[in-house]
Amino acid sequence: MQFLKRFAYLINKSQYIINKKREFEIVNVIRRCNHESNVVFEEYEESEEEKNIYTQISRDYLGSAVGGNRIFLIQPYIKWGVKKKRNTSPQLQLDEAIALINTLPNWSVVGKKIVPLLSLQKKQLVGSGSLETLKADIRNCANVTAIFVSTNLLKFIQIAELQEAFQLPIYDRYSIVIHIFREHAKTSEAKLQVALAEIPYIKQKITDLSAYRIGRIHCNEKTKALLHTRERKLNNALKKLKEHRHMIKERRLSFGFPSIAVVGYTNAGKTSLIKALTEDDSLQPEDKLFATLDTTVHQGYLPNKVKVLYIDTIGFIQDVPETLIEPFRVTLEDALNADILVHVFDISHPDLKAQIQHVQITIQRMINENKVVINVANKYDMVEQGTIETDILPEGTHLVSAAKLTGIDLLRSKMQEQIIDASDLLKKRIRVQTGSAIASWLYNQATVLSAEPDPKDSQYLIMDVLMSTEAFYKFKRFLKN
Ligand SMILES: Nc1nc2c(ncn2[C@@H]2O[C@H](COP(=O)(O)OP(=O)(O)OP(=O)(O)O)[C@@H](O)[C@H]2O)c(=O)[nH]1
Ligand SMILES: [Mg+2]
Repeated sequence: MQFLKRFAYLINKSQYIINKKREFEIVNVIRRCNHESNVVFEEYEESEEEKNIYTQISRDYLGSAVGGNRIFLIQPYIKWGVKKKRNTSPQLQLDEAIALINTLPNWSVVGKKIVPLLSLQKKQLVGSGSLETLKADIRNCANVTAIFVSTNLLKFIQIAELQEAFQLPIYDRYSIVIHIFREHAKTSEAKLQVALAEIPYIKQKITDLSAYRIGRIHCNEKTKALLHTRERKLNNALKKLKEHRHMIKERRLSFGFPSIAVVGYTNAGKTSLIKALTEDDSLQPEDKLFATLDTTVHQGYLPNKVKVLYIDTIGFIQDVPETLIEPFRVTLEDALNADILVHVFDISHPDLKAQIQHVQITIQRMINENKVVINVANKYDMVEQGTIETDILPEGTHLVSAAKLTGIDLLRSKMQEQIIDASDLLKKRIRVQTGSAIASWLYNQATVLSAEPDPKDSQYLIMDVLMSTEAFYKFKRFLKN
């Protein structure tokens, strides 16, 4: 009897050690997925001189966010025609533009105006009469220090003309989002992506500049060459990152953990939802646009004890040019390779319909049509019962509050239902000798759902396990040997 107790103790202990070892390996995978590695960035170097020249160029074309600004906000909207937006309103677009400004430290909106237009092509955007009215509006606001025209991308000629007319620096959505990105980029990876996102903006302005032969900014061949080199170096570094990411993806797959990528409009509550699902206190949701720039991985459990990896991602936003997001595409696509996607939206947001549609259209281009997408309406605690416009919600939407933790258990069950089909996990019942090398292998390489002594022979265990197809082949090879 004493011997059997000792034997059972030893088995438990060795299983504990195996589980700890595995846990350690998982933490390592997660750490590597969360880019706590410098593999990529050793490749990217520039001299002090190059750095200084670039800082000057970027200040000339993108302005500086340091010290803050008192913004007069112009929200243009197309009155009619094909370019008129039909799933939102100018007021909602204006509100989003205000939220963008408020995201930058010490920036505030001191005056605002919605401006109806026939097109966004005019040199001064508006006719001369409206320009004079705008000048008067700006004069009537105390101490305006810059103008934000809330449109994707202004041409250099437009910036130059408006700058001349208002005698103030001009920003468009591209340049404002770049400043937000710069502010929020913490890891070397995010910094690299932001640095790369700036270059098309500056290049576009330089092209416009030479086409119109305008502006005070001096731009010589040396500047152009420097930009070109910088872009090439950054692109190389990003390519290295891509190779590194492939490795991570393969390692993740070989571990056989199902993965769930959480995507959605910025500020919808992606980070909060992952925090609720994993109970990971290190996650910090923030009431800011683009608080998360990095794709990070967090582990959690489904109700059947299966370990899953949740992937947090950069948010989406309307009305920014593709080139701005392009450098983030690598990491986003890596995330979208997950077994299933969760599309989170903020059900309390007045612009919900446009936000859902924007995310759906963007991700549809990046995923195959069979990908399972679970739709989650977050911030349910912020809406009154009976006020939800159910017709704009995608079919089968789950209502949750990540903040109040309502609907979270139900969502976990829904994920569990979907994940075995979507991932390549196989469920197997295996009879093994207690304490054998086979039992250890299974504890080490598979998710053990249960392990009960065989009622017919207590020397054996009946184990229910989940493992990836790849792990199953490995298991067969292991048995042969
Ligand atoms: N009332 C309420 N607030 C929530 C809920 N979920 C998130 N929030 C708040 O919404 C804000 C944004 O949350 P995040 O989780 O950072 O949103 P995100 O989608 O990760 O945002 P980005 O990373 O900036 O794209 C934070 O202030 C959260 O506290 C919820 O269920 N109810
Ligand atoms: Mg986030």
